Parts: sequence; C-alpha cells; structure tokens
Amino acid sequence: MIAQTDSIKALAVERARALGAGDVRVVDAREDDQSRDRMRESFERGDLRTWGYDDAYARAAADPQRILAGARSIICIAVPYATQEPARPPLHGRVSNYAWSRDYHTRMRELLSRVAADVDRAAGAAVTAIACDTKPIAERAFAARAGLGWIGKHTNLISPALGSFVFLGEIVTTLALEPDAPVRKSCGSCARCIDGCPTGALRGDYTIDATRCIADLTQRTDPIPREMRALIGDWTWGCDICQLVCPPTQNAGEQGSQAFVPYDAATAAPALTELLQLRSGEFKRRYARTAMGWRGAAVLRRNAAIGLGNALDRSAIPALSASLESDPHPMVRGAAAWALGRMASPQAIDALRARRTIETDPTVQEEISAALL
Ligand code: B12
Ligand code: SF4
Ligand code: SF4
Repeated sequence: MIAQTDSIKALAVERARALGAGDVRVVDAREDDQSRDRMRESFERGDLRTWGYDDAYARAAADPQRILAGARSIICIAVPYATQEPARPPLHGRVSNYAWSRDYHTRMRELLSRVAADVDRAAGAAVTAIACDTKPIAERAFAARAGLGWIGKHTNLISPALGSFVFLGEIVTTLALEPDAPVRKSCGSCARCIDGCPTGALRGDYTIDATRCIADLTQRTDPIPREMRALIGDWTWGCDICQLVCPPTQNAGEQGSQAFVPYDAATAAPALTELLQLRSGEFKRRYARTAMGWRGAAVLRRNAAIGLGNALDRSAIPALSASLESDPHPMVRGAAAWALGRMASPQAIDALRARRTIETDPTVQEEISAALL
C-alpha cells in the first residue's frame, strides 16, 4: 500500500503541475488546533465581522473531516497568477490582479477535479473531495503546514519560489500520503506591507482587521463606512499593495501563465465614468465571468463613484450628478453624493442641493446632508 500511495502522490503532483500548479505539497489531515485558536481570537476581535464567521466556523475550518469523513491527507496546491498590470490612464480604476481574468474559482475547480479524478482512478475508489476558497477550511494554515510557504505579516501565504500571488486549492483524501515538511521561514524584521497598507488594516503581528482591508470594503454590499472611503484611493475591486511591496513576491516576478493575462484593459482598468453607468447587460458580458462578478453591478457602480470622489477631477462632476439624479440604487446615489461633496465646487454643490429637494430615500438624504456640511 505504501508503494501505491507513493505513486499516487507522484501522480497527483505531476498532473497538477501539468495543469498549471506551481507547487504541490501534502500535509496530514489532523485537526489544526493552532489555526482554530487563531481564527477564534480573530473572530472575537471582530476582524472578520463582515463575514459572519463564528466559533463553529473556526472549528469546522480547522478540521478537514468536515470536508471528507475519514480524511487522512490533504494535497495542497498553489497556482501562480501574477501577470503585468495594464497601463491605467487618468480616471480609470485599479483592479486587483486576481480578478482581471477568468474567475479563479472556476479554473481551480477544473484543475482540482481533474487531479482528484486521477487520484480516485488510481486508488480504485472515490477517496477525494476538493476545496478552493468557498468551503470552510483554513487554506493558508494547511498550505503552510504542507510546506508550500509561510504566512506573512500581510497574512497571505508566501511561497519562497512563487511569492504570494498564488491561489490555493486542496484535495482532501482518505489516503495516507507521505507528508512534506513545512518551510522554516518568517518575515523577520521586514514591515513593508504594514507601512504600505493605506488603511492600517495590518497590525504587524501576522493578523489583519479585515473590515479595514480594501479587498473587503470594495466587495461590501452595504455602504462603505464614510471614514474609509478616502483611503480606498483608486481601487475599484480588491487591493494588491501589501503584496506588491513584499520583497519575496517582488523577487518571484510575474509567474502567472497566459491564462491570467487581463481579458482587456476595460476589465482590468475600467474607465470610472463608464463604470458608473454599468447596467446588467454589460455587467454580465464583461464582469460576471471574473471574480469581481459575484456582488452585482450596483457594487461596481458604487466603487466607481468612490474612485471618482478620490480622483478629485472636476470633469467627473456631470457623470456623478447624473448618478445622483437617476441611479436606481440608493447606495450608488449615496456614494455619488459623497464624491460630489469631495469636489465641493459650485457645480457639485448645485447638484447636491437640487437633489436634496427631491430625494426620498433617507440614507441618500443623510449622505447629501453630510456632503453639504
Ligand atoms: C475571508 C477571506 C478574505 C477576507 C479576509 C482576509 C484574511 N486575511 O483573513 C478579505 C476579503 C479581506 C480577503 C482578502 C484577500 N484575499 Co481572501 N480569502 C478569504 C477566505 C475565504 C477565508 C479566510 C479566513 O478564513 N480568514 C480568517 C483568518 C483568521 O484565517 P485564515 O486567513 O484562514 O488564516 C489564519 C490562520 O491560518 C492563522 N495561522 C494558523 N497557523 C498559523 C501559523 C503561523 C506561524 C501564523 C503567523 C499564522 C497562522 O493565521 C492566518 C492569518 O491570520 C480565504 C479562503 C479560505 N477558505 O481560507 C480566501 C483567501 C485567503 N484569499 C485569498 C486572496 C488571493 C485574497 C486577496 C489577495 C485578494 C485581493 N487581492 O484583493 C486579499 C488579500 C488581503 C490580505 N492582506 O489578506 C487567497 C490567499 C492566497 C494566499 N497566497 O494566501 C485565499 C486562500 C483564497 C484562495 N483559495 O486562493 N480574503
Ligand atoms: S490588501 Fe490593501 S488594504 Fe488589504 S491589507 Fe493589503 S494593503 Fe491593506
Ligand atoms: S512585506 Fe515583509 S513583512 Fe510583509 S509579508 Fe512581505 S516579507 Fe513579510
């Protein structure tokens, strides 16, 4: 049986690499107490309160048995995705590199299912279950224990060879595969991600207040807290700053394959005044196939308004005024009001005053009042 599991591990590694994995390692599937405790502490602090994670989630995410009863090993897979950022003209938003090509959930599922099917076939039985992002499993902790890399102060897993721009995926199996050794590395005295984070989300002790992270803020479906809006800068979706400044990630370079190159400049660097007009037809055509497609068009329009408010370019006032006047979603009208308040030019003030007399939604009324203060 040992010879058989050795050859199954080698098969899984070879197949995953052939399908785009940059590294593949195995960890035993025992419950990860350290990760459970760290998650609990994080949830108690409220770091993930926008996600509704709780104690039950921490217990489940630390225990691979919840994914597959009888689990004995996890094949942890890292797929590099960094490719070159396209040029961004003024008034164009910035999109995190994980979201500017085909949705990674779909790709990772394809890769993981194909490798898992090969493992099942070699074992002569169904011995696997796959996970990527959406299932309760502490992906970074298991990846680190498997030896794919170490968890950095920006809280992402850093592979010594690939950097941190890697997606993680797991094949949980009932087979007892030979585990790999963890990487003995840490960030040492480096603090570049902490200094670089525009919102102060990173504490420096390998924890994050995710409610301050731009990646979280730009995918909220409720209004972004007012005090955080200016800190978002030109990010339309996600944020890469803490990784772009990270030395091992810089040294790794752009190792994403052609498949991760942006669909087009409009997806990776959208013109914000156009994004402000985004309706469901164009949304489905352009964004639904990416990882920024899951929160809907109004969230992207809201983010465009915030980006324009931060650009402080008065040429955007007509577009913002039109949004304030006629966007069907109060959250977007509210963000447009905020952006116009940032401009504070006579034209922007006029638009706010005009809308104040006819706006019926109390949340937008409140945004207009705050913008006029
Ligand atoms: C919720 C979530 C978010 C939230 C919260 C992020 C966070 N840091 O917790 C938000 C929306 C902010 C987010 C942002 C991003 N995310 Co996200 N996210 C997730 C998700 C779904 C759950 C993470 C979670 O449970 N967080 C709760 C915390 C407390 O637990 P944890 O992150 O699992 O890990 C902690 C424990 O493992 C513990 N720990 C355990 N043992 C040890 C040992 C040591 C020594 C140390 C120091 C720590 C430690 O420390 C870890 C860090 O706090 C995972 C997928 C998954 N199922 O894991 C993807 C995931 C973590 N995200 C991912 C990505 C790509 C991103 C972004 C880069 C996207 C972007 N560019 O906008 C950013 C990165 C922002 C950042 N600095 O973290 C990747 C990370 C890949 C990688 N290389 O690490 C994942 C794994 C998805 C995937 N399958 O590839 N994400
Ligand atoms: S992704 Fe951006 S906002 Fe989030 S921790 Fe990193 S630098 Fe800060
Ligand atoms: S920037 Fe420095 S401290 Fe932050 S994760 Fe990278 S190596 Fe670690």
